[in-house]
Amino acid sequence: MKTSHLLIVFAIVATILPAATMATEYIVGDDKGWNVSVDYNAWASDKVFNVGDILVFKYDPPHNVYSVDAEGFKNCTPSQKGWTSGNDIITLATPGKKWYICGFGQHCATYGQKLVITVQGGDAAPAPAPGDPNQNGASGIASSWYQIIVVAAMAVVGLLI
Ligand SMILES: [Cu+2]
Repeated sequence: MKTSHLLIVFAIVATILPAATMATEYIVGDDKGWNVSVDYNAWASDKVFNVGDILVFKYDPPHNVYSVDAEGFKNCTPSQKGWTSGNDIITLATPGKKWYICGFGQHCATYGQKLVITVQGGDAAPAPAPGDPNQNGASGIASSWYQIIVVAAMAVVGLLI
């Protein structure tokens, strides 16, 4: 009885631990937050972003955050995908380049309120080729399978004992 209880605890820990140890939370701009006239290239330059990490954009109105493509980043053109909460939590779900801009006024174009980062692939998953249509969520699926297998293996072992 006690052994199987231990196994259940182990199964839970094994399920949660990989996700917990992988994720790093970054406050964009640190204490300056998401603002005008902050050098976000410098802010990002000493950081390594991995799949599963989290960006937190902290700001007051009228700032906002848009996830854009390379063209939108270059031209400071907002996309359809934006956030306005002032405490926007964005999980980096896929590897590759990610571009973010402030869509208010000339904050992006004139004051450089824009951030580009490169997200490294998850622990074992190789980075998919650019433009691979299947790259969305691939590592999330792999991670779910790992969790299912661990729990299933523990359940079987628990039944045998
Ligand atoms: Cu702004």
